[in-house]
Amino acid sequence: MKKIGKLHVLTDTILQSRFSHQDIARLAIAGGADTIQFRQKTGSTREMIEIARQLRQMCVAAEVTFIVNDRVDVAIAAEADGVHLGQDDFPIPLGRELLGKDLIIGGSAGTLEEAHKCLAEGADYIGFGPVYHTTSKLDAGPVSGVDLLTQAVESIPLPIVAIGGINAENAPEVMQAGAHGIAVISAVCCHENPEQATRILSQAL
Ligand code: TZP
Ligand code: MG
Repeated sequence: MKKIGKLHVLTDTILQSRFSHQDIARLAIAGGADTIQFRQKTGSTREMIEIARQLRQMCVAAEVTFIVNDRVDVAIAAEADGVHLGQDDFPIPLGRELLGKDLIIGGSAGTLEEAHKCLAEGADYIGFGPVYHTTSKLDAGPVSGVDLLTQAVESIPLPIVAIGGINAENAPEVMQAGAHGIAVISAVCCHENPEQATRILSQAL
């Protein structure tokens, strides 16, 4: 069954170097994350597969959903639960052909048009944002704000996961707007205590 989580922690080793992908996943799972998204943009594909397989094992043991960012090939090789695809990434319909109907495909959207495109192409959930200002993704596009998030929630019959500048202070606001959940990088990866940061986010939901 497709389990679209409410607290997605995206692993990052570029914004910070204290913690590995494995460290972040372990600490985030301990803190209550129900989805881990392995996000690595560069480097060796073999190493990515190796890391992804380790993260997948940790997620299976904890019954946490495991998603791979961008890379359909790595998701398949690691037997992930799904993949998250941006507007310029591997096309969602082709991803669906390769992954089948039972795997999760998330699509990124920053506008209502992009969100409708993800829906039409067969995404299972939408990562919508950046809802707030973020410095974690240089090409994140303009801030949507909570009003546009609300419109996306009201017009798209898919779980909407808010992303971009989400923290424990603003998480309640995005959930009140009807978001299914939140996805974070810096609020966990760049926190001095990622486990505690995840726990506080999870309580804020
Ligand atoms: N997609 C839209 S905004 C963003 C991504 C990957 C960055 C989210 O990072 P942070 O640190 O939670 O703002
Ligand atoms: Mg991408």
